Amino acid sequence: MEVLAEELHRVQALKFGHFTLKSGVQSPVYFDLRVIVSHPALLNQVLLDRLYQTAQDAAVQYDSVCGVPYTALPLATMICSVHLIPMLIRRKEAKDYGTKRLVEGTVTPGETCLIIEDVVTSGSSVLETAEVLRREGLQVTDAIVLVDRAQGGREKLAASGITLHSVCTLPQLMAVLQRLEKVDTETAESVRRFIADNQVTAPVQTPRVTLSYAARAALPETHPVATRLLRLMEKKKSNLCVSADVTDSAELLRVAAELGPSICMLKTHVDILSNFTPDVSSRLRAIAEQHQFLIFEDRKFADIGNTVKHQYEGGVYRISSWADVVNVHAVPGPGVVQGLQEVGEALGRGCLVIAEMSSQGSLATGEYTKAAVKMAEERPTFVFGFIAGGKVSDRPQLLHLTPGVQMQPGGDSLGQQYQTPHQVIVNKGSDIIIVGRGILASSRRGEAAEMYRRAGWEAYITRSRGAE
Ligand code: 5BU
Repeated sequence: MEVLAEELHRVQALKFGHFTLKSGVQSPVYFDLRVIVSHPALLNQVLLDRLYQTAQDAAVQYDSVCGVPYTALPLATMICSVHLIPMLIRRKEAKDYGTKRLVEGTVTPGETCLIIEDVVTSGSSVLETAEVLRREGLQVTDAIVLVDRAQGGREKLAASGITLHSVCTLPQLMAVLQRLEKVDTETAESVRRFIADNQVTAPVQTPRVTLSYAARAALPETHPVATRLLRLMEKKKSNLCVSADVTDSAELLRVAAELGPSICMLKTHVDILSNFTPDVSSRLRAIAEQHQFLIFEDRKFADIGNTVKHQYEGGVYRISSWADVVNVHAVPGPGVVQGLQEVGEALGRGCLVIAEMSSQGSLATGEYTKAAVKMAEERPTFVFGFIAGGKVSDRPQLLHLTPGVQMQPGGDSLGQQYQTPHQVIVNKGSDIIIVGRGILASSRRGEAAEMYRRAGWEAYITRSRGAE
């Protein structure tokens, strides 16, 4: 400890005087660890060994290391290089070209990443980095810091599930420097008073953790249909489902072919087609393969299990043979899902439970919605999400699809109610916007679809960056 205190003082990484901190607070002590890169011997012999040893002593288990940008980056780099540990780099801002990644390096969801920081005051910088890593599916349980200013950051981080291990604290450094007569009693006393008077009491902003679509695709319990959908959403940068509510089969196929490149999913109401033939469904499937989108038949099954099974598999439409996804009302109870599951699971299909509806005066609210969520969560091998106005379940494996979306809030004359893409994705935490007339009523459907795709995707990016 003596060597460390003396060295930090000698290279002026620790200064005494009158300083204005980032928060605007006046402090009698200031750490500037940016200077350490100019002192390789100190970096090597003192800091790196101590940081690494602190993690070893605490028996912290981790698969990779990430330094909080920027001062801790060289510390993380050297530790990883000396001890052959995979490193991750958190970008402060995503590039506006290329991959737009916020974390560089090989990210394996489920693995644990150890955070390295130089100085902790409130813990907010560590927390920001932790949230970015967590959104990628990584676990963050511990952070190693060179100096803990002992102003409450440790407690704040603990509240967010992160244990802070420090090489030393500011009071410890002060005690050593005073003993070595590097600081006088008056300075030591003013620092002691400053620490006591400047404990972090205001709650640190804890951003809502939302995993990326890609990270959710990789979670072990994500349904295969959801995984496929999430992957193609990332690939096409689209969380747009078009509701192809047209009554002519040829027009349906034209809509699918024209809008295919912009969408992740095409929603149909096959029973409004006036001229359906089995050939239509096979041609629709071919277009879906070509443009990489899923087909969702918005059939809203709502009968006993035995009946819905026949409705799904047979009749004129043979829905199970071509629709990747169907949906159910929760009103009959779990039998409705069970009946469909008997047909659809073996075919690799997935199902959505209608937890809420967009129409005015809908009865799907409150206790009904809760029961619908429970019904979905209990059948993860077939149900992969919800139709709802916003997020109704915290399980990252489950997707939320929201109908009733247009660029302007409002409604139609028959009770439909519209929210904007931003409201749905950012404010309500949903995953996919479902747009019908907002696109179909346009004379330039392709351009309108692109406009909704961009709006939906930008909302998703905004939500992902919400923590910063
Ligand atoms: P619109 O043209 O964007 O209003 O079409 C919305 C579509 O979503 C339409 O096919 C409806 O049948 C469907 N929908 C809905 O609007 N609201 C709901 O709660 C459910 C489905 Br469930």
